[in-house]
Amino acid sequence: MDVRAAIAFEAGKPLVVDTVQLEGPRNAEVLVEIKATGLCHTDKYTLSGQDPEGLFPAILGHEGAGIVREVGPDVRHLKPGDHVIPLYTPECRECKSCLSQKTNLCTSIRSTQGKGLMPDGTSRFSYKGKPVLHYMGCSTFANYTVLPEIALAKIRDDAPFDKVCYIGCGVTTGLGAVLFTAKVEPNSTVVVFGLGGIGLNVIQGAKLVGARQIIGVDINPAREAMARQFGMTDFVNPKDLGPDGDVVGHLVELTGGGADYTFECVGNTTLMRQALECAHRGWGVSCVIGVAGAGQEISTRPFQLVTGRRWIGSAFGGARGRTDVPKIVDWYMDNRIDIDSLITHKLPLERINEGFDLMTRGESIRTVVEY
Ligand code: NAD
Ligand code: AHE
Ligand code: ZN
Repeated sequence: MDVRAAIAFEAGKPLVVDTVQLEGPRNAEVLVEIKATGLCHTDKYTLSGQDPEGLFPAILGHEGAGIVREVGPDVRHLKPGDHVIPLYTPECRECKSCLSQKTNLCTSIRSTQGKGLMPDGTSRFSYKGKPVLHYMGCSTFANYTVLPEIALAKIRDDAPFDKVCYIGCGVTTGLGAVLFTAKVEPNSTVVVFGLGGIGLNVIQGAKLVGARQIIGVDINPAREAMARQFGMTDFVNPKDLGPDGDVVGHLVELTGGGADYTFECVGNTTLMRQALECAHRGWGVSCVIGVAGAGQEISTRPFQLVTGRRWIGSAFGGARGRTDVPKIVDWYMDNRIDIDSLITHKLPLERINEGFDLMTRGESIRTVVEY
């Protein structure tokens, strides 16, 4: 069938909106009509060419919501008409990782997904007769896409697509890192580096669990107002500390000795080190969420770990998608979390490149494309 899509032909070049061909679902696969998709920084990262797994031509996008239109043979849990959120971290409930109950990182289809292919090793998308690759198993920058059944969370029918699409990545990543990965306790002190689409959801999660101090760190002063609305108690702009400013020392002082929990939500390895080092001696936990490009490495003095700080990481907020995503949709529908304020821009697919420009200029939190 013909579908409208934004195609990433080459790293560093704008997306091209055109008609591509999509084959129907094969065994255990589902055809989904995507109704809305958010633009996440990770899409920009892959398009930039820094992602070692970035392959082209591909259809990017991994923060969507839509409706099941057709199911292939052996689909057991979904039917046409079901409302769904695509999962770049699937949940097969059968692989070693799922059965371990120690991680959300289902491994059942990770190798083909990383190659831009469906589990049978082929692509469903093509353009002028040549294959176009899938992205993070989702490809939500197309108004129809095909996914494995295990990579879809079924959600309630009354949830608005243009809001809950954000649960497909940013909301779940930020809230989940606090609730599922770090397990922040009430009365904790928290430092959040980067107050964008992820960091603001970390703040929202920290407030939800009853953190007593939530410090936000960002070089964009325009982020302060929104972050305060979400529960930030103190704002630090490293630029205000001057070129030789001691960000770590400042944060240690502000928290009275170091934070109980810190989160890096930028993808900058210098900040990852700062986030670890401003965690409290003896028990502070620092969680890496930001994604850094090929060749980048983190470092610190081992002494930082010897003296009891713990360095951890979180993908998709540690959420088990088919189990946890429907619950997070319920939290939104019950007004326990705010998504609407974070969706600062909406665009039609034809103008998707403007969404990346808004992100680059730091003007948007989330841009949503509605089909
Ligand atoms: P974003 O562009 O919306 O936000 C990034 C924020 O970082 C901006 O507010 C920016 O001003 C700030 N920033 C940039 N440089 C800074 C610096 N030197 N000091 C302080 N602040 C600085 O991006 P996002 O969508 O929130 O994504 C953030 C990161 O999280 C990206 O690396 C993205 O790839 C990653 N991510 C990871 C996961 C995961 O599962 N681990 C999921 C989604 C996104
Ligand atoms: N290909 C990238 C991977 C980047 C990465 O870590 N991605 C996160 C999700 S970011 C969503 O916006 C993730 O889920 N990681 C676990 C996984 O299995 O990929 C790179 O840098 O290599
Ligand atoms: Zn994302």
